[in-house]
Amino acid sequence: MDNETLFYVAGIALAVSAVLFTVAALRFEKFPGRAAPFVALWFVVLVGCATTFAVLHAQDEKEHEEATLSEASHEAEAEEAEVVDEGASAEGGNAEEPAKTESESTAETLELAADPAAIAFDTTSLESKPGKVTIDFSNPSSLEHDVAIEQGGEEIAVSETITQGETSVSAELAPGTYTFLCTVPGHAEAGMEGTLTVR
Ligand SMILES: [Cu+2]
Repeated sequence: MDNETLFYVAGIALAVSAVLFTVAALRFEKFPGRAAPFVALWFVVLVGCATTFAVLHAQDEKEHEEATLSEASHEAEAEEAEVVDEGASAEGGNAEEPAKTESESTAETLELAADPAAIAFDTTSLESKPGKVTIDFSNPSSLEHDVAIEQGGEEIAVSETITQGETSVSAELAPGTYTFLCTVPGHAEAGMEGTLTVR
């Protein structure tokens, strides 16, 4: 029997006793008389039992309630965790965008110019990060020039051939050593070439 049942048993016994003793007291003038202490003791015991079981039952209820509450809070935590997960995945979604901008930011633009008077570039060495590499080329001279990117003698990309103007050439480059040069016959041999280092 649990405390709740015991509480009801004690309560009912108390109520029944009260009715019985009241009826007895009304019907028999001498009741309770000498039995009074025992009657009083009986009621004290019943009230004591009822109170005790009521308190115990209340404690059980409280524990049950706490269990329910902690269950509810677990559920709330789980929900929160889900929300955090969603937040994280949302952040993950956002994280892809900076990654995109990062790959865009690895697109590097280099400046290269032809010498206005000689068959030469203004540098023989260029450096870039891997990714999309663009060489903005300006040719102030009236001599035709272009700029090509090669590796191991293989042309990767080449610009237009221009005089007194600007053009550009782009290529997706992995880390490595490349050559940039002017493809106009004789110009590279005359010194219009250099090393493009991608790292
Ligand atoms: Cu040239």
